[in-house]
Formats: sequence, C-alpha cells, structure tokens
Amino acid sequence: MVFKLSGLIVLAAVSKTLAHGGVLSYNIGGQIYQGWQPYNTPTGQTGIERPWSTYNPILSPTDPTLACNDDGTSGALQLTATVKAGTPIIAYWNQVWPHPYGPMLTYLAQCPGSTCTGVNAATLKWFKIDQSGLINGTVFAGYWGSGKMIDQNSSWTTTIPATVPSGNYLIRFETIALHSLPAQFYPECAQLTITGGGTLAPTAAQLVTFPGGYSATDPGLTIDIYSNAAQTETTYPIPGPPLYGSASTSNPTTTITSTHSTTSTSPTSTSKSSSTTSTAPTGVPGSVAEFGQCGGIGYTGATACVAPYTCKVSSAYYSQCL
Ligand SMILES: *[C@@H]1O[C@H](CO)[C@@H](O)[C@H](O)[C@H]1NC(C)=O
Ligand SMILES: *[C@@H]1O[C@H](CO)[C@@H](O)[C@H](O)[C@H]1NC(C)=O
Ligand SMILES: [Cu+2]
Repeated sequence: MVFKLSGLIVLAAVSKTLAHGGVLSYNIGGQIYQGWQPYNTPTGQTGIERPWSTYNPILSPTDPTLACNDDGTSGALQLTATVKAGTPIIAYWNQVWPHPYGPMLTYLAQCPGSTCTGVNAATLKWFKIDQSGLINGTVFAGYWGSGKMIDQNSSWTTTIPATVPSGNYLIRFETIALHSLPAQFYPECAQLTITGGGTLAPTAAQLVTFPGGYSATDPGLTIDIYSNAAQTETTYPIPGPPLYGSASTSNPTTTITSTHSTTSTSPTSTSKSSSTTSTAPTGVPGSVAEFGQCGGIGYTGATACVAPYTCKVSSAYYSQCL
C-alpha cells in the first residue's frame, strides 16, 4: 500500500499525462506481447495491438475512436497472435494504474474475411466476454473492478471462452474511470486468430457497435460516485450489452452485481499451442520518446531515451523517459 501510494504521488507530481494511460502489453499463454507505444515513433513499431496515440481518455461514448482508441487502425507492421479458445489473456496497464473507481470490460469482435488487418473497428459487432463493476461496498466507498485490476499488478485477465467460434477477432480490453464526469474510457484492441473454438455464436442482443454500445445517458456512465445517494447505493449497472454466454438477453442496465466471467475451464496445456507471430522489442538504444516506457520488471523494449530525456523509475514495474 505504501508502495502504491508513493507511486501515485510520483506520477501525480511529474505530469498530468501520467495520470492516464492504457494497455501496454499482453501475456497470452505465457508469451509476452509488447503493446503499441504511443509516445514512440510509429516507424518500425510492430505488434498485435492496434496503434493508439495518447494516454488521455476518451470522454464521450459517441467518440468515433471508441472501439480501439485513437486512431485504432491497423499498423503498417500489424501482427496477429494465434490463441486457442479457452486460453487466458492478461492485459497490463501502465504502472500503477491511478483510477480505482469504475468497471473493467472485455469484448471480442469477429472480423470478416481472412484477417483483421485493415478492418475498420467501428464497422464490427462486439460482444462482451468479461466484466467487473462494483464488487462490494457502496458506489461511494466500495471495491471496484478497476481497484481489483490495480491490486492485480495493474493487470486484468480474461479467458477466451472455449465456446467462441474459431476465426479472426479483435479483443478490446477497457477500463472506465468514474472519479470525475464525464466518465473516462480507456479501450485498447489487439488482433487475435482464435483456434480450436466452439459453436456458440453471440446472440443479436449481445452484439453492439462502438460507438453505439454505450449511451451518454447510461446510468453506469452518468453516476456521481460522490453524491449522497452513492454513499448507500450498493448496486452498479455495468454499461454495455449482456454478457456473452449469459442466458438472459434483458436490458444490460438491469445488471446488478459485478461478475468476472468464467466461461472457460481450459487446461493449462493449451497455452503451449499458442503461437507467436513476433514480439521483438520495438526500439533501438536512444529511441524512446518523452513519456515512453524505458524499463521495469517484465519490460523487454528499448531502454535508452531520445535526448534530452533520461529514464526515470516510476515504480518497480515502470520506468519512463522524462
Ligand atoms: C471487498 O472485497 C475485497 C476483495 O475481495 C476485500 O479485500 C474487502 O475486504 C471487501 N470489502 C468489503 C467491505 O467487504
Ligand atoms: C506485473 O506487470 C508487469 C507489466 O506491467 C509484468 O511485466 C510483470 O511480469 C507483472 N508481475 C507479475 C508478478 O505478474
Ligand atoms: Cu487518468
């Protein structure tokens, strides 16, 4: 706790930019995939994550980049990870994620054709495979999915449901921060080829577009966590469609408690069949731009900053060029 607090103080003191962020890397079946680095030059960057350009949040549910962040189109050297249905995927946000109030949500969208590369994420239909809202306590002082994400090393694990049909997908990890209004959306996408899948297609009621899946009037997005009502309110309606695999197709805003999807029970041996298309470090010495990551436990990318910046430790898990 002391460790986390000191990390927050450092982050807050250094720059406002550092109070935000996104998914910086993934672990798929034990294989680490470096994410897009928005503060490094796009040139030469390659990976499974769709490119995004700023740590700032999206502030409107109708923002055209809500699907995969700004701009969320495929990179010039876009890769796709192959993953067996039933495999857990861990998404890592920047350390230490600063926003403990709000839900965690994970979506999949199947791409037409033989690849997601080049496919506009705003044209796809998304279904929700994981969500966690208010876990316990009150809206004002309770424990949220995003608080749990912070407690889990600023990471979130979602298992690809074993029932999902095989094919090419975008996976969209999202945290929504409710500490101020309007609500802040932090979505990032990565490209997957899912193999060994099942036959349970999402129902029409479970499919949404982004933008489209949320509305500016959703109770879960307009909620004032500092209001008098919030001090006794113990339910929170998680935004978006009903969960994939759930029997109910009722209005999602009637969802009362948070859930963490456990649709899958894959044996760990399936992770061995997860293959990689590449995860080479994306930089060379002296290449990391201001605010880019340059070190930390588990980080495998470039470590030297472009002049005049130097690599400074923010936490054990995150060093940054400042
Ligand atoms: C809420 O859940 C967390 C994690 O399980 C636990 O540590 C905490 O004590 C719980 N709080 C309440 C008020 O039940
Ligand atoms: C914590 O997260 C970092 C990425 O931010 C990762 O490299 C590291 O392996 C994680 N640590 C543990 C214990 O999972
Ligand atoms: Cu922020």
